[in-house]
Amino acid sequence: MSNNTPGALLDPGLNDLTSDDPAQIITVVVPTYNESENIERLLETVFKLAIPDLRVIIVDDNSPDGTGELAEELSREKFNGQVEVLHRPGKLGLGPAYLAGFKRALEKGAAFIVEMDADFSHDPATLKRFRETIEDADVVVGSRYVPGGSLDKRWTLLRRIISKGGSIYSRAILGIKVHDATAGFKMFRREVLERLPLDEIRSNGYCFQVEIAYLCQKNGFRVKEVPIHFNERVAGVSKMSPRIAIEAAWKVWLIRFKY
Ligand SMILES: Nc1nc2c(ncn2[C@@H]2O[C@H](COP(=O)(O)OP(=O)(O)OP(=O)(O)O)[C@@H](O)[C@H]2O)c(=O)[nH]1
Ligand SMILES: [Mg+2]
Repeated sequence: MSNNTPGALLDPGLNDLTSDDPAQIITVVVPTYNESENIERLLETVFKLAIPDLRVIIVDDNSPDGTGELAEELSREKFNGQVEVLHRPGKLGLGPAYLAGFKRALEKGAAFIVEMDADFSHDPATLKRFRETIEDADVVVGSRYVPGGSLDKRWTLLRRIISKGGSIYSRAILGIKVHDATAGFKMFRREVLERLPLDEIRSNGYCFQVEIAYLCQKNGFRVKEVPIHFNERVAGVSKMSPRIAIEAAWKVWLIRFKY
């Protein structure tokens, strides 16, 4: 719980982020590229959950629509230090954006680190379930492909095939046990990210999620899946393309031979 006692601060610059117990801090890392239509409502939704010791790190790749500046402004004026924004010079990809966010979250003392999209595909309300589930796990995966999990009705057949097929393909090649191998909504204990060789991860996009899933399993971490409904993005433009899917398909083999 926040207590606003200056002595309890982990970082003097983050005034509202005091914690009775630093071992409880949850940091949600949200990569953004052109998410100006979503970011304010996303932050509002996340903080309305009133989860104690929750913080957000936004990793923006110099979005042409001004998401980075908007996030800065929101951080300063509305969320009073609960939100930190990392700015990168250009669109350098989802994987490296997450890695930058993970490292920052660890530096800031996070006990639990979350990957979450900015476009409401991942329902922020699930964070509570993640937090409960991680009590008996090291990694929690928001999974579309376990009983109770589902996809937005508006997804085209092609997109369903690419998504489910990508998961089956990656699981077959890498022996990944988790049912949703490309899941991008996850919570990790800090010890997991401290142990994984973050500096060696080169994957991007879907492959990044596959590589992380593979490494978590290979390092013997306890992984639990929580069923989620995956919503279509509520606003903004998709960055998904067939090129990304094709790239992911052959890069899975690189992961297999790398480790
Ligand atoms: N920092 C950063 N964020 C990115 C990049 N590419 C995508 N993102 C963000 O990563 C999250 C997932 O990307 P999406 O574009 O939603 O990908 P998707 O969910 O596969 O596809 P759609 O929902 O259909 O757009 C979103 O929050 C994006 O804004 C990137 O190169 N850099
Ligand atoms: Mg999306």
